[in-house]
Formats: sequence, structure tokens, C-alpha cells
Amino acid sequence: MIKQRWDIFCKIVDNFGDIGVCWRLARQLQSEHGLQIRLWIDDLVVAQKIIPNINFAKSSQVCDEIIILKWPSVDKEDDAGFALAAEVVIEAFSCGLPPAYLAAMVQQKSPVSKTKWINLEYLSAEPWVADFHAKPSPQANGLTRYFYFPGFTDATGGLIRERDTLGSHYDNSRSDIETLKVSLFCYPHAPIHDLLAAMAESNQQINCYVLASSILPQIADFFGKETIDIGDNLSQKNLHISVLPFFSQADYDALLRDCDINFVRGEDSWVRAIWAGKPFIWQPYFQDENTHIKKLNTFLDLFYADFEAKQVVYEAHSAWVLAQLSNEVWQSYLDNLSAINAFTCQQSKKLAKLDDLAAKLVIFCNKIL
Ligand code: TRH
Repeated sequence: MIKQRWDIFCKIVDNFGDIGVCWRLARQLQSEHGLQIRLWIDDLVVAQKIIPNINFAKSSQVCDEIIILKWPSVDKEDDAGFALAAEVVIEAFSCGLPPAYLAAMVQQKSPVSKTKWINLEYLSAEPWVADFHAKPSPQANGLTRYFYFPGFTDATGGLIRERDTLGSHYDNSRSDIETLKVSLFCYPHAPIHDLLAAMAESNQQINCYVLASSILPQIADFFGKETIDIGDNLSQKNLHISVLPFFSQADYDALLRDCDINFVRGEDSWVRAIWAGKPFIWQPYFQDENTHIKKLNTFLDLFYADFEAKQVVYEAHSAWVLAQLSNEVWQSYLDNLSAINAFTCQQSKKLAKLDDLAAKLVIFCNKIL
């Protein structure tokens, strides 16, 4: 059977969320929906962090059955094979499509073979998302670009969740845990020093797993050291830090499931923390005019609406995001951990009943002309 061809275009703006999302989506569309995926990436060096077996000297290669292509600069477009536009093209996060690719789409005469053009947007729990999701946006060149908004309700494009994401890993019986396991992945402007100090003073032993990233200087500074490295273990009072390498996505997902509390950030690690079903504290990606705070609050309102101890969760998030974390806020979060754990697990299962993003995207693309 001839496989339907889909192209995904990914520009790596900052950090790993853009490629993290595109890579998960590419793999799921290929493995669960039988599509042939070409993933165009502008920066293979950064992409290697998420796709470890990429050879960034190669402009074309296959990794895990995904065709990975280097997105060349405009002057090299002619060599890039853009003339062969796929059945569906996903423009990730408004990254723009190459002019030669758009030109090929404009040339397509037959309505049946026209490329369907989807702009995959960033995730937000804000209510306006439902109004804009799946809406067409006619372009000056005669093409139609569709907005595709991921989200937390039926009226949106769903969340990325592979078929086997929610196994039987949920563990609600955590009341007698003596040593808490905490994973830490955050932006360097978070109050890391305050968090470590609060963990050290907790009434419980804490093993904190720090994934190697741009926050290592802050961790080193807390312990009065110049630098720290992967593999280092450091302790202060009840806090025990282990510096871990940057994991593969699968190993990182497993770590999230294994920990009792996960500090996550951006978009993709946030969603994975939800699927892990464990208490998590999310630091949204910084945006001007406090847009990220609005995003955070609408998410908290949606996710914790029916949670009796929601105040504790709100306080912990706002302390973390507004850089005012105190020992009291942290201890209060720990004191309520059993309830937060049970509620998170319940919400995770509830969200997993909604159709996932890849499945909804395939249905949507089959529907539009
Ligand atoms: O890296 P991020 O901060 O990415 C951000 C956000 O996506 C943000 O919305 C976007 O606007 C900005 O980039 C440009 O956080 P995020 O989204 O959690 O992506 C991190 C990826 O790294 C995610 O796919 C999980 C993965 N990861 C690993 O594979 N191994 C690891 O050890 C860790 C810590 C993360």
C-alpha cells in the first residue's frame, strides 16, 4: 500500500520544545498512523539533543523510520527537493514554509492532489484557543492555511499522547515514602537557590535529580562550588542532589513517572508530566506582558478546578514563577502531597480519555479539502 506522505517543517527557535514536539509527533504519525514522514529541521546540531543518532553532517538521513532533512537556507533551496510537496504539510509554530515549497503548492492544479497546509500552534489552556482551532486562513497566494491548536478540551486539537503512554504505572499509595524523589528541569531565572534551600530544610529526605541543562551554574553556586558535572552527587542537610545527563525522551518520560514531584517547563515536558500522573510544578516559557502568567493561571484553573487543596498548588506555582519561593510554601506543598498525587493521577486519566493530537490531526486532514 502506498503511504500518504506528510512533511513537517521545524525551526529551532530556542531550547528543545520545538524539536521535542515535532519529533514526538513525527514518530507517532509514522508508527501509529502508517504515514511516511519527512521532517525538515533547520538546526541539526541542536536537534541531536533530542534525536541522538542524527548525523549532522548529512543533509538527508533516516532515523527511527523518519526521513530527516536539513532545511537549507534560501539560496540552496533549488537542491532541496521542495518541488515535491507532500499530501499534508505541517508548519510547526508558525515557522514559515520555504518559498520554493509554497511555489510548488501554488502550482498544483488538481483539487484532489492539493497539499493540505496546517500550522501547528503552541499549547495553551486559554479558552480563546477553541474559537480559533481548525479555522482556515486564506492566503494572498490562493492557498489556505489551517490553524491547529493543541488543547485540553474536545473543542481543541488535543494533546500529544502515544498509544502506550498511560500504562499501569500509576501509584496512588505513596503516603509512607521516606525519601522523596524530585526531578528538576527549569529555566535559569527560576528561584533555584530558594528551592534547594527549602528542600534542605524539608522535614523529609529529598533526592533531587537535576537534568544537565543551563541551570548547573546555579546548582554549583548553591553548594559553593565553581562548577558541577554530570555524575556529581552533593548533599546539604535533607537535600541530596544527583546531576544526570540529558536523557532520551523515553528515559526522561520514565524518570517523570518514577519521581514523586516533577519540575517541568515549556511545552513538551509539561505535557509529559501530566501523563506521568505525578505532582508537578510547571514553569511556562517566559513571554512579554506576563502572557506566560496568564497561560499558567488558565491552566491551573482548568486542571485543579475541583481540587480541595488547590490553593497550595497555586501558591507553589506562583512562588516558583514569580521567584518568591519560601520554605513555608515548599513545606506546605509537601504536607499536601498525598492529596495532590491522587488528584493529579485522576486528572491525567481523565485527560487521557480525550482523543490525542495525532489522531485528531489525521481525522481533520482527511476532512478538509
Ligand atoms: O526546552 P523547552 O524550554 O522548550 C521551549 C518550549 O517548548 C516553549 O513553549 C517554546 O516556546 C520554546 O521552547 C521555544 O521545554 P520543553 O517544551 O519541555 O522541551 C524540552 C524537551 O526536551 C522535551 O521534548 C523533553 C526533552 N527532554 C529530554 O528528552 N531529555 C531530558 O533529559 C530533558 C530534561 C528534556
